Amino acid sequence: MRTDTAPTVTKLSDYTPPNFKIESVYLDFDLDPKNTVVRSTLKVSRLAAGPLTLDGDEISLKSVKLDGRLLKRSDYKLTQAHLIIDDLPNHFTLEIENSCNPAANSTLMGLYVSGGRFCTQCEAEGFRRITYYPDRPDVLSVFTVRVQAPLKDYPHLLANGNMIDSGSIDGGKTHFAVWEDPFPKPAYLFALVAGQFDLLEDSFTTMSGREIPLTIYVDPGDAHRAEYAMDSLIRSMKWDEEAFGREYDLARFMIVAVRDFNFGAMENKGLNIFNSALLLADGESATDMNFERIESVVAHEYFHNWTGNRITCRDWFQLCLKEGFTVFRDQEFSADQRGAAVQRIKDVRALRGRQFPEDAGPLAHPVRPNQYVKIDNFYTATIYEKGAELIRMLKTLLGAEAFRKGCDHYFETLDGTAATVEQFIASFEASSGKDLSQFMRWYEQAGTPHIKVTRTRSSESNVSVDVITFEQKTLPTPGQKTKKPVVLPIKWQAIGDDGPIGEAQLTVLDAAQTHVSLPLAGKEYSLSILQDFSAPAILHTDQTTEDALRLMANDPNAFNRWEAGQSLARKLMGSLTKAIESGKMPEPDTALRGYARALKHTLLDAEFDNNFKALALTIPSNMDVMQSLPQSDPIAVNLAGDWLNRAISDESKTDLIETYHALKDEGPFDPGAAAAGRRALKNRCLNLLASRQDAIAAPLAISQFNAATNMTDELSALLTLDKLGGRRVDQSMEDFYVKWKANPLVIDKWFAVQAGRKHPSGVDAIEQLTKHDAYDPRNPNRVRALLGSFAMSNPHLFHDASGAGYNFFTEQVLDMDSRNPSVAARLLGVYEIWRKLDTARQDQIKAQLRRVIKSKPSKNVLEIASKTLG
Ligand code: B3K
Ligand code: ZN
Repeated sequence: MRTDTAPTVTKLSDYTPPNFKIESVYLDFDLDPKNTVVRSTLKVSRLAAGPLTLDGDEISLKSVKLDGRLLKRSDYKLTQAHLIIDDLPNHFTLEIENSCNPAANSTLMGLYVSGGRFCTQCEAEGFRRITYYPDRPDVLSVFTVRVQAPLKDYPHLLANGNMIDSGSIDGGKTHFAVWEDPFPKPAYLFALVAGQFDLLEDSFTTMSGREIPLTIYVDPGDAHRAEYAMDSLIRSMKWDEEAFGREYDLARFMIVAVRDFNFGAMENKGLNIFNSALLLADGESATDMNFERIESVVAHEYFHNWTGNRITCRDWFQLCLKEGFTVFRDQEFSADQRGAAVQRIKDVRALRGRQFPEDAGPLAHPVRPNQYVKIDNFYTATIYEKGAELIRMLKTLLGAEAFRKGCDHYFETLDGTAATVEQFIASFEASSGKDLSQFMRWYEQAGTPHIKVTRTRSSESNVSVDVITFEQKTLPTPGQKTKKPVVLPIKWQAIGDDGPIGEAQLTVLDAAQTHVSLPLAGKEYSLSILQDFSAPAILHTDQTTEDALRLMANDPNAFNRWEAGQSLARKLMGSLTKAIESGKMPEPDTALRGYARALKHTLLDAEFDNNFKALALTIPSNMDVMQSLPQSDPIAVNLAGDWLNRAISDESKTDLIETYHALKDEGPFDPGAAAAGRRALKNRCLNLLASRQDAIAAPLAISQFNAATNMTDELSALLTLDKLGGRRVDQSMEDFYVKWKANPLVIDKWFAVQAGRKHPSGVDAIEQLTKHDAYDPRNPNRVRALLGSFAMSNPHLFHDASGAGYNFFTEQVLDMDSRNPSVAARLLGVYEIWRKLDTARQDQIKAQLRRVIKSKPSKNVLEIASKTLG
């Protein structure tokens, strides 16, 4: 796992097609936690001259047979990473026997054991940890898999596809199952699961009338917690038929929940494997945010069946082809389920919180990168979220009809292949007749474009008109000094005091600048630009406070009504931060009062739904604000947020209390969007009231905490109590722990709450948590709950001026790296923000990164550390 040689860089320009086609694969597994034996039979045909190169990683080769003849050691070359065989005929059968040790596999890639059950994770390069194979996405084959294991410990034996045989041997002590997947797939979509499970079963009848049994496999006792996931799955299957004409193909569909998983979930053909945190939920123990995530991730993995599995990627550089498109599909699904405006606001908040910082920092890379050391490091917000934005722009530019036709063309012409971004874009050129060559720049160029909009008065044939100038510029990113103009669809509208003046317009800015004339000179209006966030860009306008307030009140585009408040809040937080940094107490000014008053109107306006109100009353994230400033003290940014929340609360105190009480009554738990909106607004009111640090919020929070019948309310009350401080809070934390200690998903939440607290003993308190009985450094969920939340949600201790927070964090990441490099590398990514911090903190983080590099870390961590340092 350690790097002893210089890491090799894989380049897009070096792509060569495979020399061999694998006609079929037969895999035979004899499962044993410490010594699993894998026998693989490959039927192979030659495509081009050259050797057969099979990948392998940390597995022991036992034997290789070519057309039934045992090969001698001198007949092949075996290195740490490859098995290479030369002088092969055009058609042959290769039989390989090897073993692996799933119980000792702490990387959670390949075949491993979680909670006594076998499971696999093969994307991107995990299959090579199971057997020797051309582990690349452009080698597609049909797999038949035989799994054998002791019946008592492993009553369920699962693999991709349809079960074609099963039985017992050894007088019933051992049993086996044979699975066949008729759809050619790359090795990264292979899956195998064995163990004891409870089942939740249902079915779905497809548009052509086929009844598909659906099964979710969970830990014993958890079946009822999978009901929402099952419901989400059925809605996703229906939606994909209606929105994209895509029908499910195999005879059954299965999902398995596992507790130890490196990320959210995996789309293995017919056998999705999920992190239990993204599958299991009930009202008592899961928050509304958990339900929302489950719905979207279940949909996402299901949608991959067409965008990823039926059509896969030629190489890992094309990752956005399946991820960006599938994220776009799941966002559209969620918008249909929960409301388009609210969904768009949430998606843009996430984009600004994670992708914009990535695109502006040392790890910036194009949506289709052109080189990598470890592909695991490229499952990024840029590939996923910016990748989805590109598809959204394509739809805006082409219109819904041509977009859908292009998708149909893509599905029809490329089914069963490993495709490229060029082939994908060509489908839309074919459907629309448009030249999309400039659009391809979005895939090649890193960095978020800046759009500047200015208004000037001019005269055209003696009529006075306003000329709107749109300009674009993308700043240099690492390795890309000069940038070309990209295609920016800008949806905009003029808004007066009585509402919009004219229809919304679409201006396509594909050069450095363009002008549009507007015959509105003399009229009072404000510009609502980038409605629905029609392009992933940073907008600069001469918008005044008055403009922002006019849009907050009158913009018919709900997204931009929210956005007007956000941009004002961002500016306010920026100047508050500067005041705090220079030791001055900020003074409320007209902009601040206007903003607070406008939010009060939003709160009281019966036209808006509760979800929208809750989002409007939420100020921009610290990360978002830091992106808008050249450099800042992150603790000052956080204090500025506290200050702004207090100002909002001061303005609307009585209305917040009244709204809180009006929304309090809970009937039986309902995870739907409307009920979740009530809870979101109620808890937002409570939290805002707590910003005042007076006697109002505490009794409300205490009684909510004691009476809560759902996790959203319970956790919000606990966080509010923490914000208020005081003697009671430690007891509440303890009560919460005792109440939930048998539920690992809730204990993850408890760790996340502890990690975000302003403990009086400082970073030591966080270090103590790593010694807590319930802390398990081998479990990624727990590690992320503690370390991820510490770095992202505890500005006071993580960014402590002494550097103790960074020091502790680095130690933990290095410790994690010895077990699980991909999770460690992802955690280390939080340092990408360093250039936006003050100089003292910049130096501290740089020293930490140098320390990481010196420690000879894994390739994953080395790549992130060296790129972050720059
Ligand atoms: N395709 C997987 C992600 C695999 C991550 C590998 N490091 C889940 C998803 O995006 O749907
Ligand atoms: Zn995905």
